[in-house]
Amino acid sequence: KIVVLLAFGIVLLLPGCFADVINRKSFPNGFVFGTASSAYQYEGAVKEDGRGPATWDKFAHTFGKVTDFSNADVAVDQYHLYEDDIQLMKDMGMDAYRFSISWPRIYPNGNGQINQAGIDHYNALINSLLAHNIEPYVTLYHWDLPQALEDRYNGWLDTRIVQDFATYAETCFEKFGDRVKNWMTFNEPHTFTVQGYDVGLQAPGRCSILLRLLCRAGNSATEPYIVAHNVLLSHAAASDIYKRKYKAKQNGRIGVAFDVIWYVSGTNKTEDIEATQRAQDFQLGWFLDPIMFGDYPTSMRTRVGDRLPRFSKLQSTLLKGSIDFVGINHYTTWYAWHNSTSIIGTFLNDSIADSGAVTLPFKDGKAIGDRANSIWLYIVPGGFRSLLNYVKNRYGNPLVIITENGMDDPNSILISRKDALKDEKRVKYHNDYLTNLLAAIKEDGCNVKGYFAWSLLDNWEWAAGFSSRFGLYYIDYNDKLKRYAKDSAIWFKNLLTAG
Ligand code: PSG
Repeated sequence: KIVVLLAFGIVLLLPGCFADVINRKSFPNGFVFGTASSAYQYEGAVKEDGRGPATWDKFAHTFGKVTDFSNADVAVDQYHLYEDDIQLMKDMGMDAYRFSISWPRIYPNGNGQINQAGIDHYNALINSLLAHNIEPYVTLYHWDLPQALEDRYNGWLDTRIVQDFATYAETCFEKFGDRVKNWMTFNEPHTFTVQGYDVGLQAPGRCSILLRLLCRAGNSATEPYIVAHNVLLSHAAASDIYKRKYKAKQNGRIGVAFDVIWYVSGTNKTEDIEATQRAQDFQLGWFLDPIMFGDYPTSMRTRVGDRLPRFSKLQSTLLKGSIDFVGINHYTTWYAWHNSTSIIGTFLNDSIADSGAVTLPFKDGKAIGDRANSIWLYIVPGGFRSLLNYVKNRYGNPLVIITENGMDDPNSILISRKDALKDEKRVKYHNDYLTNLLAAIKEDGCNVKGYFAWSLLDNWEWAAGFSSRFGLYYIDYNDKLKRYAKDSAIWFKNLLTAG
């Protein structure tokens, strides 16, 4: 009797145990797995081979801007160690690598003379990736603006940047497009617009919020909209050049990597549900609506009024259909409510106040999910599936590539190497987010074709410096930047090579 019961129990348990096991074969054929990175967070070598300074160099070297007082002069030295790092990707069985090109390596002055040593470096990187059968996915702008353009005309605040970005982009298509088939013009336009020009926590550190206590210059009520507009026009110009002169010949595609927090309404009240939509309009819609529909979301037009620039007919036409795929950087889900007070408006008077929404990862003092390390990163795997369905429904089921997804190790600053390598929390994170992605593809029909984990290695996390570890590989900052596989790297290897 006991034996029968036991056998019965095992039969019942088995599907439960294995229902959640996913591997490469669970995904559609041709689905691409990779890791993601960016030039400024990885390369180091900021003064080598003729690279010009970037706005982030100046920002990182300004006292008080980076929480651990570090800078990215050396970062994780991928400029020199890229061959080793490609071997790590290979070890995991990755298909692709997302990295960015540093504009000031190609044009140290922002425009004008091309720096051949910069071209040589990316040629070497691309060729080595391809020699190892790893597909390059290349971002043109991951926040390292040539300081020369900031000095000359205030960078993204001036329309002259559209021409300079287009020239830089065309140089990259021309020099690398015979081998690079996947381009992203921008990484997270929303993040660098708001962080750089509204709250001032990232380069170039402009803002006017909180009685102008935080920033020396800026206007949080106008500059974010001007910058976003110039970024969109720059994207449109680059994409237009690509489509007219390179795309067919080089057989490639072009997109943008958007940062998207999923927002859920804090209550069932209509005003909160509407505010939740506005929070999304002021995040993804701000950039993706012009690209898909030719103009900003209606809620932005209504609420921002004359401060929101207008697109001419021609610009609108250029923007519409200017991407072949939607890149999504997704990490977390937050609550949203209608902002029924005037306090936020008074102290901020910025794009966040304009949205009329308050967003938080808490409700009634309770977190929306388990926290990673970053104060904004709460783990809510189900939000990922909802977000993918939102994109499908609002934008007509476009081709989507998940260009970033990941978490940083709790207690990233003090954690020992031994403990950091046992990152079961990250393993669960990727397992649960990938399971939701799979459901979105298979059950909901979302058109997602690739997934990039942020990040291959621990790296320099902007204003958080080295105090945040997002890597599948641990970096020993005290011992020659040696790389060590965390359990999540081994988990990915099993996922990708199983069967
Ligand atoms: C992305 C998402 C949020 C904040 C920051 C980022 N969010 O949901 O509040 S930045 C993004 C970026 C990359 C970073 C990585 C981790 O593209 O360079 O290292 O995510 O912060």
